Amino acid sequence: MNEEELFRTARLLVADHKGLLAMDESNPTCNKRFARLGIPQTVEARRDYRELIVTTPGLCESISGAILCDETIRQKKKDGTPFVQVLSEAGIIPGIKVDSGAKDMAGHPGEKVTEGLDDLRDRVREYSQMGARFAKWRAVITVNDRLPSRGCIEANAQALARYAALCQERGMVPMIEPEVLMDGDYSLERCVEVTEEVLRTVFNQLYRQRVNLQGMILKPNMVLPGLNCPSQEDVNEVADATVNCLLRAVPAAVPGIAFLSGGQSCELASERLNAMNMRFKSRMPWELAFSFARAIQQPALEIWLGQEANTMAAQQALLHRARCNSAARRGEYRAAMEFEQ
Ligand code: 5MM
Repeated sequence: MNEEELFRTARLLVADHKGLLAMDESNPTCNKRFARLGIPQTVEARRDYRELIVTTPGLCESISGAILCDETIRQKKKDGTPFVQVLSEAGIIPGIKVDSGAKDMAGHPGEKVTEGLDDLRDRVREYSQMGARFAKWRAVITVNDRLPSRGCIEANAQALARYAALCQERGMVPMIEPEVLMDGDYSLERCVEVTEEVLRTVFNQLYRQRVNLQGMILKPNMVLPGLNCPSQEDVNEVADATVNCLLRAVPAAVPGIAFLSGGQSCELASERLNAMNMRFKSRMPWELAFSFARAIQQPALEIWLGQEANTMAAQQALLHRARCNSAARRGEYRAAMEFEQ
């Protein structure tokens, strides 16, 4: 492993007030989102949509890296140019999702453990030869009165650490995503408690598996009350709870934290990221960025609707969200930006 190169890639992913675009929805997830909008759920429609994304002019001004899935990394533009090449030539670092999904965890009703370690060394080698420079793995943690269990947190944290070590062995930056799900009626305080425990466990395992923290990116949830919790704290309260939780649990050696959006509205995700950067900029040892899927893509998808004639308008909407989130990284996002498209 060339350590310097690994560290450089990790730093580049969170440099210049940019963030990441997660476009790594598995086929079932992508199909579900297409079905809701009446878009055909075919390989060709998924390819067309991903071509729209990777060819959006000016995207590299706000987006440092794009996460692809196995189907997409093998796809090409209509003119035959591989998507990986399109991204690289546009100055966007190509990445790949390498987990094979969260599966029901034996002995742990209601909980999931993420799989995909078995042939990972070979897959990482192949993806790296195809041009991917970072790799993502997502673990999901369910919260209610009795969950998560220690067993679930530990199994997922160990898998995350083993995947991260395999990535670094090949010079790929691991983007480590332990997601505390937003579903439920739990309070903000409960989310603080669970997120902190999960992150501490993950970093403990990363240490044990000899993962170099300078060559990784963390992709956590923001700390939020469950979607059905009657009390929904305001943007500043969420920002304070999130950053304080991260300050307690994430070592300063980590170059960057890039949040998932998790089902928040586009505007709230931008507002909350903005508040964190505004309120804590000088006190955070890491860059605080974004790695959103829905909170960047959703408006574009709703405009595109599978129609070629809507491509340019959809690209405009995608660019707009990318720019809003880049502004949020600088602490310069304002609600008025939403009317400036
Ligand atoms: C949590 O999902 C990740 C971030 O997306 P949001 O910003 O929409 O929350 C996302 O990268 C996710 O891991 C991928 O879309 C893959 O998900 P699936 O479930 O399709 O494998």
